[in-house]
Amino acid sequence: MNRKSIKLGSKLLEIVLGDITNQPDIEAIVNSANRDLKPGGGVSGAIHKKAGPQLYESSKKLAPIKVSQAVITEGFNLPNKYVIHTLGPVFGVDKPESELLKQTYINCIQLADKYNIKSIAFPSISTGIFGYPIESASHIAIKTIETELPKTKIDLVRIVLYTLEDYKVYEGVVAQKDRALPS
Ligand code: AR6
Repeated sequence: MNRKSIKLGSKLLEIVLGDITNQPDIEAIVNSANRDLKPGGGVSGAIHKKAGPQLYESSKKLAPIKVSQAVITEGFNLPNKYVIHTLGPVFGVDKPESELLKQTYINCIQLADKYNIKSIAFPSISTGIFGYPIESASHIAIKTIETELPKTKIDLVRIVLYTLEDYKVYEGVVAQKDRALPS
């Protein structure tokens, strides 16, 4: 099965192969959005399609957002209570990219915690249309989640990868960390 988890104290970080819009056991999913919070391609296209037009009616009131900012709406027709919309950095344009990508994950996690959300699913932010190389983006995503999760009341963070290739990159990062843990 294409699923891997690591325990961070009493909390869990999972890496799964799948679709971000099909995570019914998760309270909040993250939308890798555009600044205007309009339905786009990739993750944001899929999320808006499944959530229905009410999602844009609701998100447009919160736009525009800045790079790394996170805002929250209901999930409407999605199986999730909330959608957290964020704007990752465009690789080669928004600098310093690594700091901005890290801050994007931090802001989503902090916003989820503020809403008492116990489970959150992320896509691989910025690694599609925004062009961030997945090797470096995966390290930043996992390291940031590992650092931030213990500071919150969130129990579960899931990273949902859409292709087997992307899943294997993230799995490799998690496997390295697993080996580094004392048994
Ligand atoms: N579930 C999980 N992951 C997905 C899905 C899905 N349904 N669809 C694509 N991915 P992207 P970005 C993967 O382009 O790079 C949008 O149009 C995809 O393979 O969605 O942050 C927005 O409106 C890739 O690895 O987001 C913005 O304008 C990752 O999710 C812009 O694109 C992110 O791909 C944001 O670009």
